[in-house]
Amino acid sequence: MEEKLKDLAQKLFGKEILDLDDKELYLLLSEFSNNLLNKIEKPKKSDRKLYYFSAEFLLGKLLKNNLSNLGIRDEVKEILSKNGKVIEKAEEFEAEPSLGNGGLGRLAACFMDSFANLGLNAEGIGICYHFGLFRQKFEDYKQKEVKDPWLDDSNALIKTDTKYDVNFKNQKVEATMYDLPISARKDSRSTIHFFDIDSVDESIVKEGISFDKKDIEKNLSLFLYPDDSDEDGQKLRIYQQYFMVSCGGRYILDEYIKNGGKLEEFGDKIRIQINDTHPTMIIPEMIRLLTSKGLSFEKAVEEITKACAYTNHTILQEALEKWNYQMLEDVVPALMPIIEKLDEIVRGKYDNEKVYIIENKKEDEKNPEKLTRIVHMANIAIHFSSKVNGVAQLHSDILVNETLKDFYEIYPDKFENVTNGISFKRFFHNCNEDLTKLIESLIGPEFKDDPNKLEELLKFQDDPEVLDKFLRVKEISKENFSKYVKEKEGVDLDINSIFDVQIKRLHEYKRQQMNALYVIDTYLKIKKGILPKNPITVIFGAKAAPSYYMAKNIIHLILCLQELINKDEDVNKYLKVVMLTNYNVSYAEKIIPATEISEQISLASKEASGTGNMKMMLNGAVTLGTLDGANVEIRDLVGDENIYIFGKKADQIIDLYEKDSYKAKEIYEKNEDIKKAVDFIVSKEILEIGDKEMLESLHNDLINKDYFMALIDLEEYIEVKNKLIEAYTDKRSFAKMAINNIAKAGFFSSDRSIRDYNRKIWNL
Ligand code: 73E
Repeated sequence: MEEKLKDLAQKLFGKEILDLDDKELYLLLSEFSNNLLNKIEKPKKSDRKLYYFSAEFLLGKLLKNNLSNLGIRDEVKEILSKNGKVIEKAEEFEAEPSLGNGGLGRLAACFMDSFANLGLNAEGIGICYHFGLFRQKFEDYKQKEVKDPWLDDSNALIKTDTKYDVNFKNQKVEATMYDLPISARKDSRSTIHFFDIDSVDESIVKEGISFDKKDIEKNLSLFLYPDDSDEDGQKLRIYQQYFMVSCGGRYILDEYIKNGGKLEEFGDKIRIQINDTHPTMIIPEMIRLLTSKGLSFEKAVEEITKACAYTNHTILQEALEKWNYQMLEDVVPALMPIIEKLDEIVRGKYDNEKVYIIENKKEDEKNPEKLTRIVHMANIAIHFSSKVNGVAQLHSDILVNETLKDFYEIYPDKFENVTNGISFKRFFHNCNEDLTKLIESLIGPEFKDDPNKLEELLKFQDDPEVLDKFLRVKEISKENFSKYVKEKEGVDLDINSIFDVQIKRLHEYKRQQMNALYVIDTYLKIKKGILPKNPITVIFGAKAAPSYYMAKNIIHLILCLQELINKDEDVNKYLKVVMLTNYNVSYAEKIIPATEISEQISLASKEASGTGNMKMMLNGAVTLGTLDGANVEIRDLVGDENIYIFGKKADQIIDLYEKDSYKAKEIYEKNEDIKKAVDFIVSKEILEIGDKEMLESLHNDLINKDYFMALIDLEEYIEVKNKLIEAYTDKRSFAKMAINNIAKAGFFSSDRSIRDYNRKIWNL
């Protein structure tokens, strides 16, 4: 291998390995691994093929995983070190493709890993955004967004000859397909097909992440999830979505026809997974394409319904896409007659306006004549798919009993649950080598192929020697992470404190604000001389959507607390707060091995599944959480003695919403400690650091609105969290809990999720 690497270095740069800089080293290794990857044959053609459509693929860095999954990283590492080079430097150089917001996009990426690992005949379809989710900076304790390019220094994508014209109402764009190979093992890979417009122009991005939203020919593929708080932003989303399905749809059909597929068997041979509502336009678009090839409308509808399945990821109303009819017509007029006909079919069959596709909405009561037509994308996806699934058991139950009840009554057999999973390669084997080596020394290597074998760890749960080894591995991870945080954030972490971690997108329903109130409560108690049983470091990582003001206010509060608390010599021995800058997949891979408390504290019913909860459990953290999403399944697996649960249950919360009876103010006024914590947000100490308007707005919201009920569980949260911190003082018993968590995490492998999809939905 050494010769091959040397030759490639000569060929690419005319240099010896020794003389390469980090960028060249990165390019060398990624070229080397890509060549190997591309030699791997694609999965054998089977009778049926799946296309996984997703607006997001939150990939994370590729090089390290590719080298590891190909089984050559150790050897490459040694060759480099013989030549005076450090492999991590090259890996660190890679710009991360952050083509997703959070869990939904990361799930799609994990599923690609599993397609490759299981050798399934399945590919991803997406958009080649030039800038992923913004890069986050902090200035004046506030979030600032800047663009996050990743393509410049990457050679991961392979340009193909596949090209399409995509027609919109007022313009046409040319598209090219780029392929990204996804590695899993030496002999198997999968592919994501990313479509880009040829006329894209990165130079139109002005300061921050602002650009002319109307210049579709230049901007269509620039950004993931451009700000859609105004109409131009919403239209751009529609352009993007149609672009993806138009290219993807033709790619499917071309490939199908080329391979001799018969149009009338389309629904039997093709599977299309619609990842959330974003790719729903594939349904009318595919009907359009099939009818243009000669299939009757009725037959096209039948075939596409057989082929498609839809995954719902959230019950939050704001995320269930509804497009203004006029806006859709302004962008994709060719789809409108089809959408109309689909609506007619539905109206002809069912006498329930909640399941109609097109809603005629009264603008205002005074002017009842004036109707706005709204197109419900989820309703299209449900009627014209063969299966609909939720992403954890509780979420799937809520869909059937509440959110999508009217549909369930029509189609009881359509609904399935497929509990989410995570790529064990990325979030365990490749990011926590020390732990996986320890486990291998205890139970052998089989768990790498069969994660359920992790259960064998249970026989060591009372073995003090093993528990101490585990504790030592955790300590090393904490040290490594602390070094990194010192470098990146300039904050000194105390290894002896418990690392309490909440990493996820910032949203009120995830309740980072409740965690911040815990921090305030603890701070105030320390000031009064009531010390926590063990020092604690509360670590946050979160990006707020650029136009989500309340989320930005919460980040602001946390940054102000960080400033106040970490500088306070009376307090910082017992409590520290860190908000990580630009939390992303790479950061996740560093912090997850170091995590001890996994914060999963969403308002029950609101977090469909969560996947960070799975990643942290797998790496030996103990969950502190509500009975929400997949936490419920984690609890069922590990048992009450290995998890810390608190808070109201989903049915209680749903009931409160239905009756509209939650009053934050009553809790605030009744509970002295809560009142003090909430009021501290606008205290002299904090206002000296932060922005009055932002802090007052947050304070006011918590008392008078608190739509996601941060106060409802606060008292119990503080109590249970403090119990967990006390439990931590008995290190071995904490290690025992951690080992129980690792042992039971096998269920959460994304390979299991994909097998479930295959059994329940695709039958590939
Ligand atoms: O609970 C998570 C879930 O684990 C859920 O909030 C997330 O999907 C994860 C994977 O299933 C999710 N993201 C979105 N909706 N649900 C979403 C919606 C609109 C735009 C971007 C993301």
